[in-house]
Amino acid sequence: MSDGSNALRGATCDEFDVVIVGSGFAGLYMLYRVRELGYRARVFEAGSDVGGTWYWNRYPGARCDSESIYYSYSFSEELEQEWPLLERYPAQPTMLSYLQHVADRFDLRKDIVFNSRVVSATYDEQRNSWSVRTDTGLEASARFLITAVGCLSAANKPEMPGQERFKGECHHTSEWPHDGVDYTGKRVAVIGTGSTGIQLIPEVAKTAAHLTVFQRTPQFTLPAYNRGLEPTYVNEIKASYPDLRQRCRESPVGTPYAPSDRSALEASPDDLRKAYEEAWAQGGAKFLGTFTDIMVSVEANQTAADFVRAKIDEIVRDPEVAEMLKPTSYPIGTKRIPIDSGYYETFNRENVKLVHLGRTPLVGFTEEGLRTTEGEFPADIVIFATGFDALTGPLLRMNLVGRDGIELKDKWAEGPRTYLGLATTGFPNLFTITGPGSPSVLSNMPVSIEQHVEWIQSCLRFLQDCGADKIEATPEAEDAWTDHVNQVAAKTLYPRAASWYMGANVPGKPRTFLPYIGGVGNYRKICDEIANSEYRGFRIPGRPTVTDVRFETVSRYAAAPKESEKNSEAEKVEAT
Ligand code: NA7
Repeated sequence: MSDGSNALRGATCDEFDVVIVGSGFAGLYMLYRVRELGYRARVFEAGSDVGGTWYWNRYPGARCDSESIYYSYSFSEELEQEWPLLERYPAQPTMLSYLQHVADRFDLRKDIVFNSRVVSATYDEQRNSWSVRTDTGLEASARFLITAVGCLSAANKPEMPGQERFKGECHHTSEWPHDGVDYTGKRVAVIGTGSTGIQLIPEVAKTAAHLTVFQRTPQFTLPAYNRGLEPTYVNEIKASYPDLRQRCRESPVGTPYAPSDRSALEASPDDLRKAYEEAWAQGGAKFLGTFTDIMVSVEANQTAADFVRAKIDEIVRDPEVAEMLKPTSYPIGTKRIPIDSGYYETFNRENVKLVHLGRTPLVGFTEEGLRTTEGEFPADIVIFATGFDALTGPLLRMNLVGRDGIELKDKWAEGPRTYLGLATTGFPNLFTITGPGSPSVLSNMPVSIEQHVEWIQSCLRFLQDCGADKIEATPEAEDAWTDHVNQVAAKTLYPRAASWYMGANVPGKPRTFLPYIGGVGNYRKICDEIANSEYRGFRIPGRPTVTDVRFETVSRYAAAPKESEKNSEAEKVEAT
């Protein structure tokens, strides 16, 4: 681990070709790729080490909800062959070690300045360069600014009346102390039951004297069935990597599994139950792909939701608690589906109490704990598992100022507007890796990150080759893409939930569907076509500009494979 005393910290206003913000999955790979262009690059990182999400989220139970066989870089054959695959779902320490290993293996650290959060970045039109400032007073300027800040990195910390009076400890899961938190024998309160709360709660319940869970909206969750991976299985996977990676790149969500082409509405009750039981027994979020129409038809969705609600009844012994845990106000999957290890079972423990804030809202803190309209709940430790200001939060908190002094927060006051989720008009030479309007959080992130990084590298190479030093999305292309993102989302059930996909978890945030749901493979084709057309929809001085940009409203759900195509390697992988 770096101690942050990087030699580069002495620099004042240095000039670079590229400044990259963040050194998680995206920032590390972007640095690797811009070096290939011969560019001088500087990375600023708020943490004291690389890792991004996997550096910050150290809470008990933190684990990736994508499988380790495909949640990794594919760009280096040696890396993917040599890195050991130990568990079905990699734990946070494993992911952090992986990214530390990547940083060392490719000698990336020497261009990264740690403990330096970018607090402003301003574009100077005359100089055609970005000036970047950090909270430690460092300054740098660069022709290109690339954000690799993650989608879920700006913590959502709700203001709770009276918090300053509370005598115990408070922690947000994404800023977990590096020395850990000792809750053995203590009274713990957890606020929030999203993916994070659902991973954390069973772990804390094992050693805390008492755990009170404050649930605002009940969550559907699916069993993870995490397990160790057999060496023979790992060898088979590693031997099939070229094919497995390619299937990820072409797939709807960046995983190697073929989507179903069966409709839930055409299945008999017996077939439905059998199919859901099989998917439940396999574990993981693939359950939502059991039928092709679960995310587009209310009736089809209901069959999956009913199945999970019946499981809650089977698992949770107290019928009143089971009732409180059952989601009824949104279609299953429209709030990000967590996968768990014994979440519903945790409510059978004597030391765990569920408080449903939907019935008895939180009033605030007392000196001794938390108070709802129902009463007081003493706690020694309060854990906020209250999520993130997703996708736009990390970008807006950086105070980006574009051409003519336009501030990103003003430009996006009604919601984000981007071209491909990669660029935004008025902010020349800014690239946003996995930005709003790209598949990002609706995909296996490393696949989407690699696609964006490689697209940006090709774009920079194109500019180099034609002697250009500036690129900016046209307003027409941005309008067309933003409309397209909304039209594709409107064809699904996703906009029906008050979710962070919709910006609904942060008070005052505009309600708009933030990621692109057209599918990873379809999106890649669109991006490639734009690159192959010499960057249609972008303005590059000295080159013709094509402003007439249109997108067909594709749906990843319509792209189901034929039955014959489904007996692929992917099926064998999952069955192993
Ligand atoms: P989420 O999924 O946004 O979950 C946050 C939880 O906190 C959720 O249950 C919220 O209830 C709850 N919450 C948020 N604000 C409040 C307030 N003010 N009072 C009470 N409860 C509140 O974040 P996670 O960290 O769990 O997961 C985010 C992603 O990170 C996850 O999908 C993975 O990809 C990694 P709500 O449902 O909004 O009513």
